[in-house]
Amino acid sequence: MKTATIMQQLAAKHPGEAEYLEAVQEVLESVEDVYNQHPEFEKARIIERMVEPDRIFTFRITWVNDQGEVCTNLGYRVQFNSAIGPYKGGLRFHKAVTPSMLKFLGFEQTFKNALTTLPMGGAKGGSDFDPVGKSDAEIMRFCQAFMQELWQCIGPDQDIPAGDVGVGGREIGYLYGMYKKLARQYNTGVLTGKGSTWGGSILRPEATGYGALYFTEHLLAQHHKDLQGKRIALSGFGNVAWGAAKKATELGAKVIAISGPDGVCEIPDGITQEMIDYMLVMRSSNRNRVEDMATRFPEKAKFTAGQKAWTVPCDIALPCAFQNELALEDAQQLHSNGCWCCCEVSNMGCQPDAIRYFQQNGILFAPGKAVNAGGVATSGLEMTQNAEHISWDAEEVDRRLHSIMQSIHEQCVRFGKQQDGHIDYVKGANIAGFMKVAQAMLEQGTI
Ligand code: 2IT
Repeated sequence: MKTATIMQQLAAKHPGEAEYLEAVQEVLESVEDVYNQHPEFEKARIIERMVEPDRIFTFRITWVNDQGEVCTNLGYRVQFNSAIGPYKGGLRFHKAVTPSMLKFLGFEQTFKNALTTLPMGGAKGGSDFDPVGKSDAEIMRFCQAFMQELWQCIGPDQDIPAGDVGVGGREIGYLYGMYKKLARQYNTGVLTGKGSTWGGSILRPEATGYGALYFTEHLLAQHHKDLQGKRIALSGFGNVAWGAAKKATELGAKVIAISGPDGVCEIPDGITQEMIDYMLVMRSSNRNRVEDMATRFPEKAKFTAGQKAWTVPCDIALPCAFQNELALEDAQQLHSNGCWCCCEVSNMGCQPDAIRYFQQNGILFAPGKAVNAGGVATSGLEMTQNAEHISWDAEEVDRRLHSIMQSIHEQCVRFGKQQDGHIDYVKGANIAGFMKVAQAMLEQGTI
């Protein structure tokens, strides 16, 4: 196969689906050489089959806002690939959600889930519903209306959604309540990220951020470095950024900047526990403003409007917000300010030319599908606990999360080691995930 030829065909077939094409291109470039050493993959047309989702459900969601107005949104579930297990992946509620965005996320999820060592296929879903400024009652009504359509597509052995941007514990609660009412099924394993009193795994809320820091520790150790005293700049203040800030601080690093869509808060002495807790308040306020941190802690945090976290001098950059949030100019600015490591925690957080810049300038870089896989991995652990009707304590979950992140790092090293000895983590993660899914597809025949 030739990446350029396949991309040309895909671009013609799916015009305007920029994020989806970007995600596919990155994976194909990484796996091209290895793929071409396997004529059995080519004969089975594995690539052509793998780049298209198994199916996409699209539905209308109509609900009533607090003013009594009737609102309509679009909802989707993209069931991407089931070669290694039932469909698994989050739901995103964000005004910019399109089929292209969910296809890129479902595609990425397929390889990420393969890296976790757990048997999960890839999926993603969500809606163009904008949670910003919505009341709790509106969020509940929207989640209920969304589930009126989604419930027929999902099941604990079929497709298991979870949270993503705009969907946290509160939303999963409302979604699960409505699922039970409609399906009359009481198996908690149909959704993950649940509350801890009704089937949710301990540490699932923290898991994406914790896992990202465990991965970062391994990456640094591989390069004879550690986190002690290192300055970290991160973007976002959702669930993922919160877990990352908490674990980074616990491991001895200093989070010196967090950013939001409105600007950046510099925190020269490092984020405190109280400020980390406040990130959760900011997330659930649905205001979507990082300035609130500086208003609440004026002696500790200084807000600058319109700037990203990547303008603040740091050692390590952790994009934790949204796809393509870190551009080439940001990578250049980080480098000139002394940054030497970037672990992508958001899905496809760095633009392709920013990644190339990092790699060509000796900045350690690891991609989201490896770094952030601790979230879905802990969802997998939640499914196991639900299936066994038990719950593990925090030590047990943390131990398993640790060992999964270590295994993901080892897979990156094994498949990403180049002839000159340096490790290409993008290639490593893509090849490791791809080989597992490709082999499973081959063994299951032409379907
Ligand atoms: O991007 C992701 O891996 C997630 N949003 C978590 C998915 C999950 O099923 O826990």
